[in-house]
Amino acid sequence: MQIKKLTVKTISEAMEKIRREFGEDAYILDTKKVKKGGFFGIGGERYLEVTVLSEENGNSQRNPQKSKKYPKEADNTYSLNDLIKRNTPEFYRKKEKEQNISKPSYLNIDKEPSDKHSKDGLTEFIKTSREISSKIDKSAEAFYHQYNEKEPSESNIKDSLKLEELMNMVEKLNKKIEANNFYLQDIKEKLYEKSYSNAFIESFLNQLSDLKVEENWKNQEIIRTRFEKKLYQSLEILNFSDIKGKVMFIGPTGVGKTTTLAKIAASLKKMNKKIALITIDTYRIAATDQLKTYADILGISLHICYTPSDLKIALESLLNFDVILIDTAGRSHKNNLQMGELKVFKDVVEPDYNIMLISSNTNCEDMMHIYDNFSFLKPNTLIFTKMDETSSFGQLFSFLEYSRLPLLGITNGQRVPEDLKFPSKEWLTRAAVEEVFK
Ligand SMILES: Nc1nc2c(ncn2[C@@H]2O[C@H](COP(=O)(O)OP(=O)(O)OP(=O)(O)O)[C@@H](O)[C@H]2O)c(=O)[nH]1
Ligand SMILES: [Mg+2]
Repeated sequence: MQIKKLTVKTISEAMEKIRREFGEDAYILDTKKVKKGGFFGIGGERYLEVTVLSEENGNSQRNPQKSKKYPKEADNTYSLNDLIKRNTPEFYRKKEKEQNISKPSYLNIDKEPSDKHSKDGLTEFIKTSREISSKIDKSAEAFYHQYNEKEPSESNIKDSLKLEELMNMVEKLNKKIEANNFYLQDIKEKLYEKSYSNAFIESFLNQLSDLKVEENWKNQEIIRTRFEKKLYQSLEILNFSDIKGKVMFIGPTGVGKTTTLAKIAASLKKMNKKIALITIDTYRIAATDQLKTYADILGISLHICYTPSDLKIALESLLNFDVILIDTAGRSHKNNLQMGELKVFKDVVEPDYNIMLISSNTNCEDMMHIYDNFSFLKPNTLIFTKMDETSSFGQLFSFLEYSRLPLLGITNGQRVPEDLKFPSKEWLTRAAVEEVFK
């Protein structure tokens, strides 16, 4: 009998080899995965180490005469009978001297050999070799853990705590980003709802890009404050009591030029200013009649000018007046001829205040379009009319930011002169902020 270890790539290769070398009666005692080559466990090839027990010596089936009496150390092959015989102290003492054979450590040399050693010896041997194999496996496992899965040292523990802390922070930050984004989205929708222009909303959101994510934007009201600041900065208010000289009223048809002029005239009259009225709106009889009625009620002179030279003469005759209010015909900004005519009159007037009137209930894109078409007349003052017909400030502030025109006042009804207001910068800003951040 002999035990031999084979190193093969696959179990089928092992079977083939065993069959070839030991015949059909050989036993596989153990199989083990091993790695050969590589560097510090990296790389190398995987093999199977198969422990085989055979009744015959290797190759004995093919050449039965060629049996071995003693094992050759070089090929690590032992006959079981040899091993059993060797299982005595005398044998080892003698043979160690003669052949320098070292005894296998798994044999108990102090134990007396048994008579029925053949079968019992084999069972004992198999048992012992399996125990040793299992011990080696356990040590290998312990070794592996020691070098590959480091025991948690103090610094390891600290590192993992830091990592956990970091992950918690990232999670918290993500939640805040999510909450802030949700809040920003909410504000964006409100701004659209309150008729702010795309350009205004975009520029406002860009101005928030420096905000720290860690801050709770909603609770700390940072965004509200920034919004208030933006509105405040886009608004310039003209002081009504400063109004003097030639004041011209321009704007689209039906926007409230004549009515607003009458309101202003009444307010200036109250301030004891010396006022005169001029109209160049001679297309419609009703238009001159409308202003004549206001002039009569207020006790103010009205000059009707049909041509630019009429206008020039009238202006020269009114040099000693504090304020001269000039009404114009409503012009479609799409009618180039009418707009050109208006330009000629405007050049004659050379107004100190060229007031552009815009109806508050116009959407901001249209306001900007109207402004672009009137810009060649160089308006320098703004009045928002019909504030009573709108429920939002968005289009007003968007237009203010776009045109950069200073605001003289607003009108909020048809009554003359009551429905003319001169809100402060603070009042208008607060009202606009409150409608968004209710
Ligand atoms: N609700 C409201 N109506 C106003 C306001 N201002 C003027 N109106 C009305 O708007 C209509 C047109 O006003 P006008 O003053 O004639 O407008 P206009 O710009 O002079 O018109 P044209 O000369 O035809 O271009 C009138 O019915 C006014 O009473 C306002 O602040 N609120
Ligand atoms: Mg008019």
